Amino acid sequence: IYQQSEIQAVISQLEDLLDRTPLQPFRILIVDDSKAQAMHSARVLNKAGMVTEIVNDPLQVLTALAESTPDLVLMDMYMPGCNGMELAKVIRQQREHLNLPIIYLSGEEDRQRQLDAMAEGGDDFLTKPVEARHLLSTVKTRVLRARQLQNLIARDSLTGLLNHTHILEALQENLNRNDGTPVTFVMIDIDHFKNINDQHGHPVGDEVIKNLALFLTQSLRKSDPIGRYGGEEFAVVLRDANQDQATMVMEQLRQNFTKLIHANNRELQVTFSCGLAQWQGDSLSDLVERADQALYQAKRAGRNQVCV
Ligand code: GH3
Ligand code: MG
Ligand code: MG
Ligand code: MG
Repeated sequence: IYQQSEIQAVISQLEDLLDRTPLQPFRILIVDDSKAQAMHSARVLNKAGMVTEIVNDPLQVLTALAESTPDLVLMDMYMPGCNGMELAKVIRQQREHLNLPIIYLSGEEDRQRQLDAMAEGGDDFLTKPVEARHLLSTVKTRVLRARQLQNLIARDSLTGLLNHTHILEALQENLNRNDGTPVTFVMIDIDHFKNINDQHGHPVGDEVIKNLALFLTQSLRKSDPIGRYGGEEFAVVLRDANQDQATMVMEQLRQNFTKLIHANNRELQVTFSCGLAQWQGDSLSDLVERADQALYQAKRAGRNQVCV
């Protein structure tokens, strides 16, 4: 099939595409009972282009975290009602915040108390007054690393697409918006993939999977989440596309992909089947079930087709 150099080109093209995702501004949650202190930190971070939200009441932190999903928490140590250490501990107990950087910013100079605070789930300890560049570089490093890690967690290593868990998460996010825009869930399964592996070898099978991933990434809009749902199965969330529009899009992709693979390698005939369903206000699992049923129909009707 492809030469090693071509394979490398495909991979780096995919990496380029992922890299091209514009860097979202850093969102920082500042927790401090002192309004003046919080405003001071916010000004420094805002000047560097970061978006800040201030919470003065520590009891509001969990609500703020759930609502604005910040990249990092800048936390005061001593606050009335609840101190920063207790708060960090509670935040860390939530699975979705395991990778959320927490930086203490406090007047506390006692080394042991600082270390104790870190042990409760903090990632860094800055003492007031902190130099602006010290604050900025600490925040920047932590957020970038957390984002890199999040990317690793969410993506499939062979293709760079969202993994099974995270394509469903992307679907759920789209359903949650519930703003009247049609959302269609698409499932794709390569036809007789076992034969491709058997006839051409497993590495060629892998390349076909990577090529389909790249093809989908290049063909669909950036706003359409694409995932590797399983071995040779893919899933796409088409936003702003109803059932008919989605069918037309996928029908075109189906034809183009087979042509593209065949043009690159005359010996290789690869087709896929596709099932899709538009969201009708039902649950995520019902929607996925309907798309899965449609895929099953496409297979039963002879494969290499799109079914609703
Ligand atoms: P159908 O048209 O009914 O979908 O037939 P199929 O052969 O594609 O379906 P089946 O689901 O039975 O087989 C899928 C095969 O895909 C089985 C497995 O060995 C292979 N496979 C799964 N993941 C990978 C992978 O990462 N790389 C390669 N090369 N093969 C894989
Ligand atoms: Mg305080
Ligand atoms: Mg399959
Ligand atoms: Mg298959």
